[in-house]
Amino acid sequence: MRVLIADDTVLMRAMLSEQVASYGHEVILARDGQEALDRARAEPFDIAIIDWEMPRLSGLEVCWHLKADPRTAYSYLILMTSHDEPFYEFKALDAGADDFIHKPVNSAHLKARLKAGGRITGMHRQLIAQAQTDPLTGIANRRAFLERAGEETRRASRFGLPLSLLIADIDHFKRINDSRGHAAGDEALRRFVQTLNSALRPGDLIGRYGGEEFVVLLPNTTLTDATAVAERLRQRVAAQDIGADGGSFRMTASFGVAAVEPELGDSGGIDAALRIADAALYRAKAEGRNRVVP
Ligand code: GH3
Ligand code: MG
Ligand code: MG
Ligand code: MG
Ligand code: MG
Repeated sequence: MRVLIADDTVLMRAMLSEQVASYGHEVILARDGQEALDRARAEPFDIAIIDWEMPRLSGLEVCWHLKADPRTAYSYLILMTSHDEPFYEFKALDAGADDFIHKPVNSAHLKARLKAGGRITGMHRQLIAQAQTDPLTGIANRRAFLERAGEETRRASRFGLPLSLLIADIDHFKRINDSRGHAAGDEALRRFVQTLNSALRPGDLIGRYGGEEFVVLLPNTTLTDATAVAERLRQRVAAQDIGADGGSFRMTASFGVAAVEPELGDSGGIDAALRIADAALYRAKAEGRNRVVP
């Protein structure tokens, strides 16, 4: 785990970081509350051990800020103080701390708290991954795709780079299910994603938009280049043999392509591009399927 340690005394920092490192964790150090916030926002961490009394910003305020910020809201915070009246413990947990330890810090106590905190952050990471992933194909689900697409739109806008997307829909997929069974349909979906993945660049983002409908976001790509990418994907899909229990088969897909206009806003630009790509996909289907329409 990555453990952020914030304390204003050199001795405490040294002692805590030695202990935490000896349990096999990576340590990030901060000398006061403000530095703790800065470091917490700059690099990801799992658990923070935060001294209460610190200059510039108290540990209590640090907890409050970290829990209010969506980037750090789910990290596990342990507040530390030499006060031992229950009132302090209440105030700490009320401000957003997840746990509370007394100074001087007992090493067995600290080890136990880190272990408990690690369990919770691990579980939380797993839940986030599950909430973002399509279980059948392992790629981003619709929600995760849209979230990351919003980030890419901001980036494209900031650096003045082109951004495009495409929607791919497997042709007559219902027939595959109907004639070969649902398991063969599932296998076709997995193979479809593998084919897309192997033909795309590492920065391209692929998401499952609906049943047999996929979206691909292409950073730093113009509409012309995105259309060429879609054509390459179309050919690869059509050339792919799907091995299934009832014998191997082939499938085709239709593609709609659109440029994202970042001026329309993070989600506005994506929404508009999805509408255009969807209309293009509809034309590709109407014109006979197994084709790309920009
Ligand atoms: P078109 O060429 O017009 O796209 O025809 P289509 O048959 O592909 O389109 P339609 O939307 O009529 O059917 C999509 C089918 O995809 C229906 C649905 O049962 C199936 N499907 C959706 N999700 C899954 C899945 O996870 N696994 C399997 N096996 N089938 C799925
Ligand atoms: Mg202090
Ligand atoms: Mg289809
Ligand atoms: Mg359809
Ligand atoms: Mg469809």
